[in-house]
Amino acid sequence: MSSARAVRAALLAATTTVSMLAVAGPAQAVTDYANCDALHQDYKYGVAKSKAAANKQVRTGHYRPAVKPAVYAVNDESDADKDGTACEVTR
Ligand SMILES: [Ca+2]
Repeated sequence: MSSARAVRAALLAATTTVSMLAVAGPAQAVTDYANCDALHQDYKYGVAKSKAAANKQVRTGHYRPAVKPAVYAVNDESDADKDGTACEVTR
């Protein structure tokens, strides 16, 4: 491996590490709610991991949840049916 190539490989590794930290950081700053009653205090209609997941809830007879990927990530145990929204509320 040439030294220029080694430097590029090292930079790529460092960049990858920083990117992973950037993803992990915000997830640790959000609240892991004990249950849906607790989550509903802050997010009345639940938390979706994406706009598409929120739209799916509306199409399937639920109120529109907040789209909060970081909040969803630490509360995905509250998404029992694994449809991309935690603690969805039926209309
Ligand atoms: Ca769900």
